[in-house]
Amino acid sequence: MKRAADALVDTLVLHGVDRVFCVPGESYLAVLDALHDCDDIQVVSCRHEGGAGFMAVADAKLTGAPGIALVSRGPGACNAAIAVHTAEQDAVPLVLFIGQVPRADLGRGAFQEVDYKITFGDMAKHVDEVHDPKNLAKVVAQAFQIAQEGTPGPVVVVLPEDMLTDPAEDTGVSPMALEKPKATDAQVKAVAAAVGRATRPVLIAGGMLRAPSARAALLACSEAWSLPVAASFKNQDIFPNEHDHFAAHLGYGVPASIRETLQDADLIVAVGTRLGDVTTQGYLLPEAPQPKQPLIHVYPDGEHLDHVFETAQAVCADAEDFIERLAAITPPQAPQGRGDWLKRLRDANRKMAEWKPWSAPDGVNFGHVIAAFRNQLKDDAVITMDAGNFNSWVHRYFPFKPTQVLLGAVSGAMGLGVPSAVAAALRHPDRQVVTVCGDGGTLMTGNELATAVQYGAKVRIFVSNNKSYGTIRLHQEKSFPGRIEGTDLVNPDFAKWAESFGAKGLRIDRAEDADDVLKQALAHDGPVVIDVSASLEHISAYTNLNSLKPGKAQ
Ligand SMILES: Cc1ncc(C[n+]2csc(CCOP(=O)(O)OP(=O)(O)O)c2C)c(N)n1
Repeated sequence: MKRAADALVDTLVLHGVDRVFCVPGESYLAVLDALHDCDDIQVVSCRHEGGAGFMAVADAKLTGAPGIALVSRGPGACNAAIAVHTAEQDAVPLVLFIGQVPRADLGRGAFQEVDYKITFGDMAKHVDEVHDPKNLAKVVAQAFQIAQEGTPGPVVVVLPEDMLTDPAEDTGVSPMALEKPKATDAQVKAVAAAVGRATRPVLIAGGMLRAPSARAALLACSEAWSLPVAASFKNQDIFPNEHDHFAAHLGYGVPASIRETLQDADLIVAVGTRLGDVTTQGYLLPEAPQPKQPLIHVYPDGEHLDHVFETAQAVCADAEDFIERLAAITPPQAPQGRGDWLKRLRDANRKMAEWKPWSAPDGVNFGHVIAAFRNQLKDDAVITMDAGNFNSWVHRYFPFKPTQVLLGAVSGAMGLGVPSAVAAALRHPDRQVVTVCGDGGTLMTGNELATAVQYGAKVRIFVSNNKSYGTIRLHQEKSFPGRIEGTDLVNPDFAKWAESFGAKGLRIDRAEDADDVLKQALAHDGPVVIDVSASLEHISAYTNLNSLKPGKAQ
């Protein structure tokens, strides 16, 4: 006799799931029991549900398919909430399974009982609590469908523990058809005509062009149409950064010169992005609600079109299909001035990205670590990042190739760095996987180093150890100069900390050692943590503490 839990696992297999991330709980023992007999799915048991959830989000970004996390009720679910939020903000398909109290106890305030429809109602696309075991497999298949259609995102499936052991009529349910809206030929032609007429167009490319085939189509489209491309927040890797058509990565800290140049565009074509506040540089690119130039917005979910911005052409369509079809049209002769426009953008971007070794008075300028990355990372390396100011060095000085992968959180969640690296190293054991983290973020989810050791994930974790929640320190210096509160940190020696997990620990105490230490880290056959004595004075790639002192010119 099949139990509901077996039907759930059969359905996962039918959906091609080969790995799930979990922290076990007594509330879903039957699912673990069903997984015990399943050779197709690896169970990666993590040290915190935030870590498990982040790994599932990262895995989804890497595969394009929903990431799967399993967590226990109440406390486990609360710990996993950060991943649900990140999946929503990053538009990543995630299916989160949560154990639940037995059906008879629901509504009685039972041990660890939570109403997940209320708790996750604001973050998840859909929350379903399954009471009839015969429905479970279908609900799981629907969860996969909902997580992927339109704007991808998180779906929560709640599993009362007694339901899981009841007999299920169904075994697994196969994947349901996914609706991919397509632009009409007339819509593609209208966009082509607008791009062909524009002197200063810019294409803002979003995460829905993350798949390798979409990256190739984007490059082909940009080259065919002489279209400069700006990557949306945290999607810097989808277009070759050293290409003449690369205009910018629209993250934090974009210099005013680049932003102002982009604002001079006479047409914005946004494809596969929701145009959030970071990508639009605070709703200025385009300007909300009335853009200064015509806005063409292509996105597969009508809810995000013509809503914040007045849109000249709103096209509800799959981003990759749209870009492929635009690339296939033969463009007219580009208007005079297009070449100058491309050069203006290219020059501004190259000036910003030019690395000049730079020494700090109080530690290692983190740019030296990134310079070592430039020298040694292979064309298919995966770089993951936590949230914090150390990221500015990566975004500014690492020229991504579209064969490389950048995993970061649009949600700005600290804690993604180490777990995402573990997920990447498991998914791509033959590729170099490095992560950059702050000392703050490392100790939020760095315990997943134990998961890396347990499952043999070859992660290289670079800790920018500036003894500060630096990002917030920078905000303090700007808003409340000299009044430092709550941002100083006292840290362990991260190299010794690593060794205590059974990983290798290395240190970068001098900028000139960065290349050699990276070489050692990449050569090691196992997880490595590199404690970088990072300068606090050089708090970001765009500014330093001294220049923020009152009276100093910015
Ligand atoms: C989970 C979470 N908590 C708090 C914040 C707010 N926050 C953003 S950056 C930051 C400091 C990051 O410090 P660290 O990891 O040391 O990196 P640094 O900024 O010093 O480079 C904080 C606390 C956040 N984004 N995410």
